[in-house]
Amino acid sequence: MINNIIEIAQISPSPRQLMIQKMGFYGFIHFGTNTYTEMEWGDGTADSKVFNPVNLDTDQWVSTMKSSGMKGIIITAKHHDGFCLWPSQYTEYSVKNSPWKDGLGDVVGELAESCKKYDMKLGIYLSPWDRHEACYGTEAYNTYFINQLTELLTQYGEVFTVWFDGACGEGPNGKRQVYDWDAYYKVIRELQPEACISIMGPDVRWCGNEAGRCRESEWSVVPKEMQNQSDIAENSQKGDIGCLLENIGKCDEDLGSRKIVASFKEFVWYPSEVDTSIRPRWFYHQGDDDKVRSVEDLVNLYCMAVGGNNTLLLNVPPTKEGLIHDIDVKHLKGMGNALEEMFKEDITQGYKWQSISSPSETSVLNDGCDETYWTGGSEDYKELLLFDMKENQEIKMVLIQEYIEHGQRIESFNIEVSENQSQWKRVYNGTTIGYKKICLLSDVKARFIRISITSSRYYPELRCIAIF
Ligand code: FUL
Repeated sequence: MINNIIEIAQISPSPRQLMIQKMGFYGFIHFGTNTYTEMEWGDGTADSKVFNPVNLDTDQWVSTMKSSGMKGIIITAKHHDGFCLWPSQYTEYSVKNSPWKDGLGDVVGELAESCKKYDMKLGIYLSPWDRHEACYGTEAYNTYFINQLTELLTQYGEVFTVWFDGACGEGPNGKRQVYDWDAYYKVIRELQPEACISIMGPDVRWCGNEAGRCRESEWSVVPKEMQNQSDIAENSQKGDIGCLLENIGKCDEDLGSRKIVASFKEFVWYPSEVDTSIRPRWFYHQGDDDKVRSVEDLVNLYCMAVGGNNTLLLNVPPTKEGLIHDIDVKHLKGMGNALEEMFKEDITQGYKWQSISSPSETSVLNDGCDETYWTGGSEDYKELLLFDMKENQEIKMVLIQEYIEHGQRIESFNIEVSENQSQWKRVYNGTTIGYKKICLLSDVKARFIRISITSSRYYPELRCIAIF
């Protein structure tokens, strides 16, 4: 068991997983015929002529989404209805048979250009489930799908992720496709070796709900079984529920504790992504205009998700016109401003942490460098780190990052404060840290702050600690 836990504590991310975890926050665009037919799950019969975003402006999408703090955007190049937002040569069901730009437009192409212009990464959502394509349900569909993947991964520059949805509502009497996942993955690895394959793929794990709910303890190292596609599909949307999927599947609260470690054999690095929408649904519906998540809600979501060792994928659906609605624009900008304000001034800058339990160089903890890290030296892996703020100050938040390049290790920690070091008050109890932990504090004013790592699977390694 001990050896096992030490081994598990050293499982580490691949470069592509590290890349996406460092991005932290990126956006989703759900756009297509559903935008015009007021549906969430189009059945593939909508006329391609309904698609007509007369004022489409991908610069507006990208600049707005960037203003919220996002680092990239994933677009539904094809949702379940099968309609393609790029002029694929393999189907007639696409923008090329829409009135938009007389059939000469390419939404994916325009978005790719805007992403380049604003230095944002591009991601591709291509729904495996296709309710329009006649060959769906036969082997020919695998070739069709690979052809489309190839178009998307060769024509639009670098892609940071390919997002495969687990949803499928086809009943036992409907058509079922045997997806050739290995062949899909092979094409992606060949054409875009740095891209992640998310959700129905080995690189990024779905957190298990679409409502923005996060686990208290999020492990990036989980049983290999979690990558099983049929289980992922089993928990995904199975019918057009007309809203975001609420529940984390049963028994899924704990994916990585010692109890789990004891019950499974093989473990992998498979970090969690929280996907949710700024509105109650994935596609734009005018009736939702008064239900856009508030700035406060968005900031809270960010702190829980990104600050809870997940990446955050926030959907922003464009209107029929092809623009992000004014209300969403306002809230996204508000979110970006609020986050900037929150993370503006790290109180520890210019001073040094003290390592109490094991002598070690601590200047790396707040040197602003992403590559350096601190390692605890205590044989029991327990550590105590102290910081003197020189005078009483209000503390709103503590940000802690593990150096995940070497694994995820910390199982519990706490934060205490004091005015004079004779009496300490516990202000935070935490479990996992992982890539990023944001500890929100309220009503805390003190001169001294100390962080105790009370349980770790191996020598704890921290990239940084910041106090705001
Ligand atoms: C789900 C889909 O069924 C929804 O329509 C949406 O695309 C969401 C991101 O994934 O499984």
